[in-house]
Amino acid sequence: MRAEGLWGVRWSSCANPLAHRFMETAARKGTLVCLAADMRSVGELVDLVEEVGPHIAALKTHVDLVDDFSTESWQSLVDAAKRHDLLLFEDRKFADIGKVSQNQMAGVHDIRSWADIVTAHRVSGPDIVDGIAAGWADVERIGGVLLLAQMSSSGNLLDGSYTDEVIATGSGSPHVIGYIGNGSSAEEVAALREKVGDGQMIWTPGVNLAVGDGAMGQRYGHPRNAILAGSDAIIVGSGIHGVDERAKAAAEYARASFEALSEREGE
Ligand code: 5BU
Repeated sequence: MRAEGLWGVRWSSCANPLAHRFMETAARKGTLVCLAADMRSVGELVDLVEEVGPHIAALKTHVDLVDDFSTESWQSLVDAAKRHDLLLFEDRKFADIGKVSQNQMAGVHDIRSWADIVTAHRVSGPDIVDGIAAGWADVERIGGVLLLAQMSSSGNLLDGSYTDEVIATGSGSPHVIGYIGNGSSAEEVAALREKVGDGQMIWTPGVNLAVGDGAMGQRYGHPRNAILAGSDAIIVGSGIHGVDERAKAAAEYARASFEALSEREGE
């Protein structure tokens, strides 16, 4: 279906072209799922993308947990993502000073050359956003930053006043596509949406069709509740890659997310 009708005010209010690209892909494929592909080898990553690619709208990686990284092998993943029209999102959680973050966009993994979206903490100061943008500019590319406004893990230190500072940094920036929110709590997502307004996206990890506590402090809420509360993309990892029938699970998350968005926007 047409993105404009599906996304309502989010479509008309988000200025960032990458946000529109995501919304168009989501509308065409009928899914708001960003796959958290936390696999340990490039081969496993490519196999997973080929299997669930039709049911997802973006691909999130942790390039530094892959054992067999090489520029050539990683290109096979980038190609697979392209074939499935997926924005590539490296969840690097940059946190250093701006200049070092710029250089960390290069380095052995050369994130700037393939990632469309990266995550960053606001803890070191607002200049981290300019550092990351400078990293993309170094290779004549443009990308979008998702700032961590909340986290899904229990005991995290991102309280309400910290969230306010994150939004103050992000709301004026052409490089900030949106924020990471805590998908395990619909109340927190709703509070974040209230602060952010309509003009930027909220992507939420900490979602699973089986709600409750996950491993090592992870918490899970229901994807439908996160979207109804104002999330625009559900980040799903083990709910898809950790089950036997991965394509079937991905399709279930796709359907739940898409139905929730349609309900939210009154389609
Ligand atoms: P899971 O298997 O669905 O729990 O994986 C969640 C993914 O989202 C994993 O890659 C985390 O690094 C990522 N994540 C998260 O879980 N919570 C957060 O607050 C942030 C990222 Br930021």
